[in-house]
Amino acid sequence: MATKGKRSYEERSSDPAAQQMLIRADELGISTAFSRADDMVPCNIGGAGMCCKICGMGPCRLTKDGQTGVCGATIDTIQARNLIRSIAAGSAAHSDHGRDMAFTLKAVANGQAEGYVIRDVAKLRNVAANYGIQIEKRSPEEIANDLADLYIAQFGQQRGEIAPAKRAPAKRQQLWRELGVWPRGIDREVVEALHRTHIGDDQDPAHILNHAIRTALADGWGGSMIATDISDILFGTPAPILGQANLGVLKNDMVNIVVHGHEPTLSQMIVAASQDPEIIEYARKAGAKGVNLSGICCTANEILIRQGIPAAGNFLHQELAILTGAVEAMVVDVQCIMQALVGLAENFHTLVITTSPKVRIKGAVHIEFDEHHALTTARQILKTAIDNYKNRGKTYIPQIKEDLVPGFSHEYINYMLGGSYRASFRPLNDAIMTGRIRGVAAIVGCNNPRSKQDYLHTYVTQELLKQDVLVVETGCGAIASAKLGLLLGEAGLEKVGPGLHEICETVGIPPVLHMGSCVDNTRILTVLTQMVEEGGLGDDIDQVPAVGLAPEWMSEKALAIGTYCVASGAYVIFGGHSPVSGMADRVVESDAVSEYISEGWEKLYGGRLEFVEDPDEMIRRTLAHIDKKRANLGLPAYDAGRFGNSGDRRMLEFETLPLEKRREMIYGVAAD
Ligand code: XCC
Ligand code: SF4
Repeated sequence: MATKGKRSYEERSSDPAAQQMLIRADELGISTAFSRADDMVPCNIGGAGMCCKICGMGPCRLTKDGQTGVCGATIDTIQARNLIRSIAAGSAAHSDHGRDMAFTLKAVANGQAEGYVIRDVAKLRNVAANYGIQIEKRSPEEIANDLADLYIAQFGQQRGEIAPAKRAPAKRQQLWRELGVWPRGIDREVVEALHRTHIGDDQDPAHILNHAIRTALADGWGGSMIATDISDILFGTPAPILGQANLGVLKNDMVNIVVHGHEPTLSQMIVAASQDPEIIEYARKAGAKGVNLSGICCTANEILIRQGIPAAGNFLHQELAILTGAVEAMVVDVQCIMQALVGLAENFHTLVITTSPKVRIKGAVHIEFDEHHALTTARQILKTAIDNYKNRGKTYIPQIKEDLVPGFSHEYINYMLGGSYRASFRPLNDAIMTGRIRGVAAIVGCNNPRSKQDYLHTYVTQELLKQDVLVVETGCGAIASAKLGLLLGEAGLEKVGPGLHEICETVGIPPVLHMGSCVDNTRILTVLTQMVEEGGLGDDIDQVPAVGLAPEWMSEKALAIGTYCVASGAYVIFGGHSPVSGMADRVVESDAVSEYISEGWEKLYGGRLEFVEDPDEMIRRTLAHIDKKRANLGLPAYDAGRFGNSGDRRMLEFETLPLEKRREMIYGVAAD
């Protein structure tokens, strides 16, 4: 959707902390992604995937009906090629992160990684046993070494089947084999996506998009799953923990260090180093009370779900954090880092520190990180930030933050439902089967300055909760809900449907479960698989009453995630504009690709990908899908009035009644 002209602060973000900072940005005459989005009208030709620039005979922009590129490429071919290239880039980003995690695990196993330990031996043994790696009578390091080798091999494997995908439901595996989309090797599928879209290669849109499925599967059931597994093994499998979110977590009297990006390897080490007495003393000598660490984007999620380190915000908060003037260093690694940070930071004392050998930004300080000397690097970064404290000028920190309880790994969900001796998904399946829980929605993905920050996320989340839909979240979406206080146990419960309320009360969970970062969307695949294996909800993921949504997506990674969820059988709804639509004025008829990724993919995989701008329509389609899947399973139709008469809910209702009425109910007579 085109945004023309300057929007009001309320139109730009639904977060009051963001609104305050946007006012400040204007006062200081500083641009942000919000204002730049207002100034930059998106290209409607490129935005709809109708521009091809893959060879020097173009770029070709197809704006008239029946028009082709110089080579004769049709609009459908061009849109399919653009889409698969995005999916390949997204898969590459996630998977390269997974690769680095595998290298780290290898180094840890061989005692070559300073500062790291294997924190979750149980998960290591579990995961390794999955692949037939011998675990009995072996040290964690020996097991980890074999697992690291197996995982590293997934990237360069040339033939056969990538191993983690064998964790999918049996029927799904069969389908992937039949349709020839089981990824052979992670890198191979990404390379082939690029090869196929070179000039003069694959030109059948359906054939191109079938490979998009295989490429995305290499991400979801490959690179990303590897990243999640190893993060848990090295840093601990998340369990509920108290945290906080929003800019109010920055502290005036402390050295504020914000870690931003994606890979937990460095941020975990910065967490460790920041608690080192020597570093705290160093900060005190610099005149601060200590070091205050917080995160942005998925790096935030990684340390929030494990150590409860506060999140300063989601994607669109990265510039706003610097605008407080209170950030000594913003330490970034890979993905979702705006180049604008460096120019913005020049207005303040903030140092932008790049750390990845893959990422440099002109004007930023570069302190390179490698897994062999992680602790030393982390200390050096912290000291650099502390040294910068004396340069701090006037600060403006919005006093807004919310508590949250994140950390719902699939292991923990399993445990909380059944206890450690009979951990199981049975109670969840039962709740869905009886209709206490209508279905499950995974609401994930980014912020996008083209739409009001957090609004679509939190609106869709809240409306679905009212409809007894259990919501799981990851990534920047989870932080959006956190900032609104939706990730708290009891706090949000009066706003959820009666059946879901009962379940949350009985199990003691918030109605929205924060499952981690974006690579951790693989946890959702695992949950869906375990629900299938538990029984009663069909024998494959496409039968489960569940929907995936990315209301404010912006990254290519989001497209990769959406596609692997479709390939796994899920119905996926993206908000915002469609990268494969025709132009708004419909000069060009170009529905073939949109149709193929919805109806076409649904016929093959049982899942479909749709782009829907209107949030109420997203909700309507979500509920319709859930109800259809319930009916297909022969489950009772959802009935809002059936459940929710248990104690707490009655009590809450009671408390809202006028005093007279309450007396009447207690004493059986009207008040005198
Ligand atoms: Fe990036 Fe993962 Fe999107 Fe947030 S949600 S803007 S990808 S940080 Ni993944
Ligand atoms: Fe144009 Fe074809 Fe080249 Fe694309 S591949 S830029 S459509 S000539």
